[in-house]
Amino acid sequence: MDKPISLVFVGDDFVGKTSFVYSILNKQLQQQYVLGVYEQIASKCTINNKVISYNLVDTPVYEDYDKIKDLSSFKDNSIFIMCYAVNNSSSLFGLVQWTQQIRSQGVLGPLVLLGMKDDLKYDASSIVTQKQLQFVKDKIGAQLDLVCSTENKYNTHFVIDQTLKLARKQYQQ
Ligand SMILES: Nc1nc2c(ncn2[C@@H]2O[C@H](COP(=O)(O)OP(=O)(O)OP(=O)(O)O)[C@@H](O)[C@H]2O)c(=O)[nH]1
Ligand SMILES: [Mg+2]
Repeated sequence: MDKPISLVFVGDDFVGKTSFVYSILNKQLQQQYVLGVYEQIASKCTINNKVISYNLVDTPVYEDYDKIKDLSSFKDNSIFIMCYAVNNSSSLFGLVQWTQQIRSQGVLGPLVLLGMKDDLKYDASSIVTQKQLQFVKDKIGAQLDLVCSTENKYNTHFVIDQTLKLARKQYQQ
């Protein structure tokens, strides 16, 4: 059997990572939910009649990026989902630093840029522009850029599908 693919969610505080993971798993986010360094949750889906096993890896945010340890365990069979909120351009630019953090640990896997909270794209003061998005996408070398909204379930399963397709291509499963 193929080794599970890890989908590792990183990005600034409050962009919606945990809500997304829970929505994929059909669970309600608990207010008291507390994470360790990271939490891995196993799941499965079928693409082109093939069952794919994957781990959703949620990461908490610390004030200091250096406190995130052990990303090196995601060197193989992993894809990083670089999360920002579409109504917060600073969370998009924060991904440049996240990428440095990941790469400095020798993790070379592909990156997917994911704009979250798409339902808020019309009423935000700090909305991400196409130009900013393209700049960060090029800067971090993301292979895909997608948007979703956990709030209204827009594109959430599509994000998983597209990411797993990219992973299968990359790791030739
Ligand atoms: N409007 C809207 N709000 C969302 C969406 N996804 C998450 N939120 C809200 O955004 C807040 C932060 O969500 P979390 O999932 O805790 O964010 P996080 O990235 O896991 O945050 P940290 O664990 O602190 O890094 C919560 O109040 C969520 O209810 C969305 O798609 N739309
Ligand atoms: Mg969280």
